[in-house]
Amino acid sequence: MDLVELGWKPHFQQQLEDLPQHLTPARVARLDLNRYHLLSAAGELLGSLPGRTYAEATTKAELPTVGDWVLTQPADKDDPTSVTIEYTLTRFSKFSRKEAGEKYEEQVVAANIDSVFIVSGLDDNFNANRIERYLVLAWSSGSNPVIVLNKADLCPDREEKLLSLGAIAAGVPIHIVSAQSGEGIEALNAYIGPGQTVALLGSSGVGKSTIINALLGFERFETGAVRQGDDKGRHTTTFREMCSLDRGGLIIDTPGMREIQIWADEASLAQTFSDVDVAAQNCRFNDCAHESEPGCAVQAAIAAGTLENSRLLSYRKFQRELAHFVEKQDAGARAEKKKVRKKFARTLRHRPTKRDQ
Ligand SMILES: Nc1nc2c(ncn2[C@@H]2O[C@H](COP(=O)(O)OP(=O)(O)OP(=O)(O)O)[C@@H](O)[C@H]2O)c(=O)[nH]1
Ligand SMILES: [Mg+2]
Ligand SMILES: [Zn+2]
Repeated sequence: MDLVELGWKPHFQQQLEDLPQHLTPARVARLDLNRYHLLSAAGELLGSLPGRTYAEATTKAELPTVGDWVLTQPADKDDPTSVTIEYTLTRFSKFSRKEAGEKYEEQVVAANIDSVFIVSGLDDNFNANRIERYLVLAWSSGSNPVIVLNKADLCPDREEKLLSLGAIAAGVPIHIVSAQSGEGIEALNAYIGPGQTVALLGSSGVGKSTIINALLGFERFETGAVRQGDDKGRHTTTFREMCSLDRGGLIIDTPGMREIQIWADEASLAQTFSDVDVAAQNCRFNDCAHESEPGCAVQAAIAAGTLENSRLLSYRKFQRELAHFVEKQDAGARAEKKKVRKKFARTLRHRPTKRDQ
């Protein structure tokens, strides 16, 4: 495979100018303990990170993750597939969330992705608010969000479900598919051209791995039945993995997320709620809270029926969450700086827990 087929872009080529020329670019397909499974022009490689990289990193998010481009050099003269990772190239996009649990740390779920498929089931697990949350993260990722509503074969009321998405999904392409029957799957190929990278995200059991298998044409990833009663999945996929398609393009499968806590900023929030934001530009006061201020264009739009009140309520909810998050993040960043070296020493010795996935 050549580098362009693996997603190499001018963005990465430019970075090479200032770096040692003898190094070989490769892309992270999977992390396995502290070993990195890499795809390169010469085929699959197995990379390791030198201890100094862990020691020098100030946050875990700086370490290479699935989708990252790294520069490597041979680690073992008898084994050409064994390499050391010398540099991680700057990403052009990254899908992050707050790490699961109490800590306010960024987890980069996938790097250098062109599109994010936000996958949701059209069965009883369908939840418009959850899709809205994923969209906040997707907009801050720097990649293009695409909503994929799967299990169309189980859904007698797809129009109703589409309507319930309402303004949430404005401007975002929506695809109704059935990975089981194959309906609508072909259209997804439009996002997976040669060198294009797509990451699939969504709750457990929505059919992410099944969709990828349908796109690949064979059972590359394990899939698992959902629970009776609530259609929740059983966390069948346990690690993130990128694979390439024969006809070009790369797909990243991810484990279903239990929590989707935001790791975002004001700008991506404003983008997610561009309907509210656009209306707000016509408010009389710059600092209008869109409550009972005179000349509030947001309230006027709600009264006129051109803006849903629920959108304003969601926006406020996310803004509060973001404010709380920024406060915690600042405190967390201070604490993390101190702990980071100790923690990476531990990371090297321990298996990642399920929570880390
Ligand atoms: N009826 C129907 N079932 C589907 C469809 N797509 C997937 N499934 C089933 O849904 C279940 C879960 O699918 P997976 O692909 O394992 O779901 P996942 O999103 O990868 O789940 P995790 O790996 O746990 O995050 C499996 O039993 C699939 O066969 C579909 O379009 N229609
Ligand atoms: Mg899966
Ligand atoms: Zn206002």
